[in-house]
Amino acid sequence: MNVVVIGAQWGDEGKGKIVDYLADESQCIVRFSGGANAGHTIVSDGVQYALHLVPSGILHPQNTVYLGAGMVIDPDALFAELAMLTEKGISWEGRVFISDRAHIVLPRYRALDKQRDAARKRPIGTTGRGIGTTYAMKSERDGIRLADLTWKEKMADLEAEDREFLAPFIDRLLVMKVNLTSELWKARGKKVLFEGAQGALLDLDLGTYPYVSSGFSSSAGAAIGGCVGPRSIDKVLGVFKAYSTRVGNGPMPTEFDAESQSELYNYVRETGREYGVTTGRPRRCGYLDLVALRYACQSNSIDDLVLTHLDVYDTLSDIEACVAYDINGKITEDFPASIEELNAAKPVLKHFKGWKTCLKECRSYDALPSEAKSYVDFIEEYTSTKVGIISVGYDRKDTFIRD
Ligand code: 2SA
Ligand code: GDP
Ligand code: MG
Repeated sequence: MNVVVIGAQWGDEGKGKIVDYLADESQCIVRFSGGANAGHTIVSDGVQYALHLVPSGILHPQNTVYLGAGMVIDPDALFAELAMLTEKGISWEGRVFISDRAHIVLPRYRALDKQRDAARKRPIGTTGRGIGTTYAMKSERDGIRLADLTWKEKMADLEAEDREFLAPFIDRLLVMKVNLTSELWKARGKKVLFEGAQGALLDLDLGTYPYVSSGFSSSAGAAIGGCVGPRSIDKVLGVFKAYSTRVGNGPMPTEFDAESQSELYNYVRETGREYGVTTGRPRRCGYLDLVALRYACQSNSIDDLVLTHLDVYDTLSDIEACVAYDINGKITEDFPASIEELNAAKPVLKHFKGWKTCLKECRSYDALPSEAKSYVDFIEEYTSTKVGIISVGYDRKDTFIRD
């Protein structure tokens, strides 16, 4: 069974936690998109791990993990992350491999990313990790892949500063280099998890372009970035929060009103610890956007949804979720491509009664209070998609599979 785990919103839904949870029963994890822009948090036995490049699942010793062809890899960030794992007592040697087709982020690209975003009339609010520039170089066919590190002519063509930067990393990167297609072919019959980064609405094609990242964070990206065909994917899981968050700029129709709802805004941000794992930026917060979530389900063939952060709503008496957009007086349930329409969209909200109960100890759907069940049931009905897993806290153990 090959399972893809993607974010079904604007990232930070808890993909790291869910991949780690599922990795207990898998043998291989393939991260298929993004780079050190991502921040995937895992909390296990009270210890917190923030991963950016290394696939979540590394904490389970039976897993071999792969950084896929769809990734852009900053060697500085990668080796700092591996050193962090060593420091925390996680042995990774011989278990971390990189696709020979993955692209490399150079320091020059990081600088260009920051400069270009600052110069934009409407900045995207990138993480400044060189992601867009590296993917642009890849599309221009001027990028450097892992496989190119042994291509003498190509390396000789590089600017001196790039060669100097790469020199201390080359041998260490080549030790990890693999042909991912043949590795996964050999692994047929094993349980493989394909781990996405960012989220469906930050996908270059399907997201809120141009306010997106530059990788393929949708489920289709798992095939391309994981070096397999789409028929090698058996199941797609879409992780989403009980509310919405977004980091950086771009439309977010259900964002809480920062002035009139600042109490709710602050409550969700602080209770959900909504700060960027990579940059520390405060995340924008808002109501659950079911219009956007259903679009993510449909455009990613999501089989099952994974609901996280349900506990963040524990103390609220009233909960609302967006069931349609009012765009200049026109009501729609379709997620628009137009940024002007998304900016004009006012959420049509449906009210739910809060459960006013601590969910942290809940370990089954039956154990949920009836008000929480109503919230989950409505999400399933609206999206026509089952909520298969529910997370009620940040720790690995605060998770259950819905029967
Ligand atoms: P980039 O740097 O080119 O990928 O930025 C383009 C947009 O993509 C957004 N983006 C993210 N959104 C949510 N989480 C991300 N990872 C970090 C986290 C974010 C952080 O886990 O918290 O620490 O700030 C992530 N990475 C990219 C980005 O905000 C831009 O809107
Ligand atoms: P990712 O990028 O999708 O892996 O998510 P991040 O790690 O960037 O952000 C998710 C944050 O929420 C992390 O701090 C997690 O520890 C935390 N988290 C994950 N699931 C839950 C949950 O169900 N409840 C709460 N309260 N926190 C959660
Ligand atoms: Mg994140």
